Amino acid sequence: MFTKAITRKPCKALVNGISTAMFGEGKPVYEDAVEQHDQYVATLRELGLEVLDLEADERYPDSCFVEDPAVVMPECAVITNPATDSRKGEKYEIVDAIKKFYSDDQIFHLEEPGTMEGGDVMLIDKTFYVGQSERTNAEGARQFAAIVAKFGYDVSTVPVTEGLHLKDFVIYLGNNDILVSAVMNDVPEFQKYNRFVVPEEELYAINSLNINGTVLTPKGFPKTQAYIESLGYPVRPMNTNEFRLIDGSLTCLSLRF
Ligand code: CIR
Repeated sequence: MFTKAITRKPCKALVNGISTAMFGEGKPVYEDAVEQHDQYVATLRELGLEVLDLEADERYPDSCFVEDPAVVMPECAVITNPATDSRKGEKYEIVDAIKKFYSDDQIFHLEEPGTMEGGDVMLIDKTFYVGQSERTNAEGARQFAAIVAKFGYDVSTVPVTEGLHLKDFVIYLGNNDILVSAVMNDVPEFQKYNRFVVPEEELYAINSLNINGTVLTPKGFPKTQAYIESLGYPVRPMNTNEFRLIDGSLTCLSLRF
């Protein structure tokens, strides 16, 4: 069960967020992003979470994607080392928020030359699957594995070959169910889970988010939504269109614990 979340309001500089345009082209509209973010925070609160919604930080265009500069679990928080110059400083800004919930001896830091972003980290039971991507390197995964091993977690690395982060291409819903891209469907480590291969045109819907039994899913992806519903989850379709233009989606917008 999640009881808390940390989010950060989008800043006006969001229009300059990094984009591969993999999910659509164009610049986000700030006011619409704020509205969609407000809806997201309201939904988390409605589902019972206490949400710390941090003020916007204009220095970092992508800073609303708080999932990337930290990885949190019940026992500890790991401050990561985002790979890109425009995001690196976000790790210093997330620490103060993390300190409200974790004591100093529960907070760990990844160091150069290790890089990692939380979008590459997916937890299933006591195993962290860590994407090896342009944002998370082998050294980042190695440092992370050494930290979380102290708390009984294993780490298994998975190559990310299709785009930005691991969780754009595979997500754990719970009850052994995962949503995968066709590429992730072939990954040996994932064969033991019940896999739904999301159709190519609905790839963006993979990044859905289970909050205490209710699944938030991006709006407008009927096949994926129907599949999740068929598993028995209540689904909340969410409008994330502005974040989508800069490769952002549902998990990226919060840290949950
Ligand atoms: C970036 O490229 O870093 C941002 N524009 C998007 C980050 C999305 N984060 C995530 O999926 N965890």
